[in-house]
Amino acid sequence: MSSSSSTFQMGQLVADKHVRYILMSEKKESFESVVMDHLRMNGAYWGLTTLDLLDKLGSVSVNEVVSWLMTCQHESGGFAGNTGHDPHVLYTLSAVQILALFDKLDILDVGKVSSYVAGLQNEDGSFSGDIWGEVDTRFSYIAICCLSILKCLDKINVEKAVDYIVSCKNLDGGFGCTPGAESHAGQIFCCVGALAITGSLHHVDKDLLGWWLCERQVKSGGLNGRPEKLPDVCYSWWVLSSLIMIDRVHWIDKAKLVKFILDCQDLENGGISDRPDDAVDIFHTYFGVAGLSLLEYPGVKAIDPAYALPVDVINRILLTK
Ligand code: GRG
Repeated sequence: MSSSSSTFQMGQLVADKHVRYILMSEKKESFESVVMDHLRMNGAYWGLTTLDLLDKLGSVSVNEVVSWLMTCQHESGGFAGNTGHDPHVLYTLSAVQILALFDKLDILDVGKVSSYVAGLQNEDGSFSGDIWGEVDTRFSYIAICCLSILKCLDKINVEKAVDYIVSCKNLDGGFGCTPGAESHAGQIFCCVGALAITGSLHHVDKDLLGWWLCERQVKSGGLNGRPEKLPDVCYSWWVLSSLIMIDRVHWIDKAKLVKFILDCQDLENGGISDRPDDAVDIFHTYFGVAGLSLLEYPGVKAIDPAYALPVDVINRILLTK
């Protein structure tokens, strides 16, 4: 539980405690490790990116992480959430992002990974998440982000991929997971991010979407994911990154959001929760720190709003041939 009201110093990021919390959550016997076993690849991406944003990536063994990560790759080229599980684009992007963080993309058989991802594109331009075929704009983003990092976007039909995303745009300016589905901040991040990476942001009605997104801020300063819902630290990422990509971030009260995120810290044991006084977890710890990064909080490295990786990592990849 977080101890936000208190004897502790208010309004400060307890970075060292978050670093210790992340390093501890790797310990096998923790509850979190057990429940996250099947999506360990995502957990590793959240934890390692947070460490890098706090300039502490050096505290983990690169070889240990990379050799475990490679045990998760399948013959198809896709990655699973952990050793012995099935491959899915969700984990394939996390694996690629982790290798990007460590500057280890060269150990990948890029042709194989990119063929796996490209092979999930459907005739209408949409993407399935794996061989079982579920379609969602999350998977469009993941495929586009992953192939862009691997410099293989030419393996898919980008025009059709963009057309499909545009077909998921709603009258309120937002986007859903499939055509006609309700606008949701998480899906908006995916659609806006994919459009940003492919240079297609002209398809977004920036004022209309900016209005919908800035209305996500509630009294406490936190953001929710859609109307009438509770605020949650993770929307500090989904909403804020989208607002930045469409150049409307000045439409929210940034200071109030910083305070909301800081109020969700466990000041004693580290970690960040969804809302003040709830239990912390690695997912919200990442999105809290990433949100603070977008808010230019001192001492936190800058993160790229479209690729969800530190700006220096993305520059290293995109600025080299
Ligand atoms: C690299 C950052 C990054 C992402 C990869 C997986 C993915 C791409 C994006 C997921 C986008 C998404 C749908 C996020 C929302 C997650 C979430 C908190 C869902 C909860 O939905 P509800 O309906 O919660 O349970 P609300 O807040 O609406 O009550």
